[in-house]
Amino acid sequence: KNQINKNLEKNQFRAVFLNEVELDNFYFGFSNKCLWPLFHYFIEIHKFDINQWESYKQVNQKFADEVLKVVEEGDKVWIHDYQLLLCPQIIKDINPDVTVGFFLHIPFPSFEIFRIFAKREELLTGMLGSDLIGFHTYDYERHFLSSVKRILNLEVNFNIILYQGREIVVNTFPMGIDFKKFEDAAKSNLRISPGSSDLKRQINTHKLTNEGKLILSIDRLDYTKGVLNRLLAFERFLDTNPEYHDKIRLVMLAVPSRSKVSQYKILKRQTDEVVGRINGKFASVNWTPVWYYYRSMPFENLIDLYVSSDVAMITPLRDGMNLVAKEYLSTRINNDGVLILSELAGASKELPQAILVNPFDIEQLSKSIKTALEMPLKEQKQRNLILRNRIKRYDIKKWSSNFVNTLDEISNKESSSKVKLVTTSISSRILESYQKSKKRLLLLDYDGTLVGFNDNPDNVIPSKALLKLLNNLSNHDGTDVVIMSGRPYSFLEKYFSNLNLILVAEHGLYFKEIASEWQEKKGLSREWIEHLLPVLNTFTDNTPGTFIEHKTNSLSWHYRKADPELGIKRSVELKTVLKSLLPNNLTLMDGNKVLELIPSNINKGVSALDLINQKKYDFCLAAGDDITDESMFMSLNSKSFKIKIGKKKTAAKFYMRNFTQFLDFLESITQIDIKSLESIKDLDVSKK
Ligand code: ADQ
Repeated sequence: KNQINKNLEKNQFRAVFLNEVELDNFYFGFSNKCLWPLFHYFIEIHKFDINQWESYKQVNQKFADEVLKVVEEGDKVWIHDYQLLLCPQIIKDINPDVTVGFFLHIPFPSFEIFRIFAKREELLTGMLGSDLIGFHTYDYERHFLSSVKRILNLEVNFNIILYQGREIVVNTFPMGIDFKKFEDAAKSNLRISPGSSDLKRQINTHKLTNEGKLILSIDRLDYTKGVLNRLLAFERFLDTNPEYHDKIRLVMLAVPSRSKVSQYKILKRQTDEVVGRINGKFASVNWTPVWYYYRSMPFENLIDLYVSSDVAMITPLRDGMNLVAKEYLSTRINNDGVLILSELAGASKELPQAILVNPFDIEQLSKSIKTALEMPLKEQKQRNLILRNRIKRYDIKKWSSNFVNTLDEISNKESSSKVKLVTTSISSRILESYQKSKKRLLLLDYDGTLVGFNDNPDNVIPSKALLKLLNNLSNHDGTDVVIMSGRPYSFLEKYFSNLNLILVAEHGLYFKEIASEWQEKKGLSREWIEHLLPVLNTFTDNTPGTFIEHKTNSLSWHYRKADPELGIKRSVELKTVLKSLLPNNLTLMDGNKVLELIPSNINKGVSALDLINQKKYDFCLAAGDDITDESMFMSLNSKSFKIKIGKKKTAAKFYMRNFTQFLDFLESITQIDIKSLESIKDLDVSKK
């Protein structure tokens, strides 16, 4: 407490003070009665309470507010753990120019567990305010990505999530310990000296008198740590191995934790009972099989226990990482000692040379005690040499610098990226150029650029506000507005034919001037549809949630609504099949959750050039979000303003975060007084 106060005075910490009610609802309540059990697969214990959820949101806001008071553009923020899952988004929303990192210290559960959480979308989007999200293991990473794909239906490329025009990197950073601190402490602890602790003397006496071995168990008293199963395994071991009576001892340190939560009170009672039963059943005058401490211990005593124990039994039912396992190994300076480790602790991924056990199999646990006690010294050393090397190399410094360096790289990549975010000054520049020019062309993609996505494309119809916006734009003297869409012409005809717009449908196959009839690009055969439609039908039948959009001279296979992983897998298969069948005059386009087959001489680039060549435009702006818009960007000269919606790989020079930011920008164009420059000064679209 004194150290904290000193740091507060030195302004190295800023405290977020919580009152009693917040502590009850946010910490003991929501964090530890809902999130903690759920994320550790204890679904029957987890309780969702709407008031506690409100408190969780409000306390996350409190932490974020404190951060926002001090951060400046270009700063990096690192947020830790399950109590603050919503903080990243709150910070990002207010200050998009800080780079946010988040690290989760506990497991991220599989999608089938996470999906039952009542506010799953909000929790995930809260985390997605980050630029980098770290987990202890690859399993947690893939569980998280699976939830992001299935619940939010976001595009994920390997470990990168595309969200609101940002790229979020997800990676594995297995947390290390301060290896040197533990190793040094162990070196100075080996001999009994006048300064040695009472605990050490006691342990030493046991070892000398009984020639006995010590088995160590250390954890916070938490139902995830598998304390009861461990005790049952020890009891079974004593039952089946009487020759070890009087010779071995289980030293069990249970550190009090969250004792206000009822589940922890129950566990305390159960642990007391089982320890009492085992000691009652086996104890002799000189021997108590379980030494049970329910308290916290100073560092020196912890070291006493680590260095004196022949075996460490770390068998949680679930554990994000488990640092105790690593600490035990770091104190084994002679490379002796045996670690029995649960395969359900994150640490097991890094420490495969330990004896790995399933903590639910009491029989196996009990046998592992025998294996550990009887393991030849040579084997112990062989195993520990590899284990200690790993934790020595990847220590806490390496872990933190690895995370921070990755965050730095992301931040630098953002600022050096060739594709620039349309900031206030860039948008002012575009608006100014618009205002000064006489003949202007706006080439606008529809889906993802003027409207958002929906599982069913038929549901994505233009709102009244959008129609009004387009109408206002097209009423500007000298401005031609073109809708450049992959949609069938019947769709564009239905919704846009009343406005003064030029319409391009099916990527350019159909074209309509203002107040004229639709024209079709000449000389195209439709025979290919007959040949390829059956292939698409087979894939649709075999992949639930997919469907075919049949246009006049093109076919689209949509997989947005399919299981995301199956959808991608089938799209790869379909691409392979189609490529082997594709005639020369047909192109296969890989769009946003859609594969499209279109005649090769048809694309938005060709259409854009046709349009540009018709009149002498002195201003051209093209906007689109999809791969099919890239041909348009590539065909236009460098004087054109090319804007990608969403931050993706592109030939465009600029990007906007999402379509709403783009609509705000279009709105600001409509507000331009063509004769005056005044009106554009205060328009800021980059932060919306
Ligand atoms: P915890 O669940 O607390 O941490 P753990 O990783 O084992 O679990 O860390 C416990 C820490 O407490 C160790 O550093 C240990 O030395 C210390 N400790 C244990 N007994 C003590 C005692 N009696 N007195 C003082 N200190 C004691 C959460 C996750 C884990 C994850 C860590 C780090 O639940 O899965 O490994 O965060 O990310």
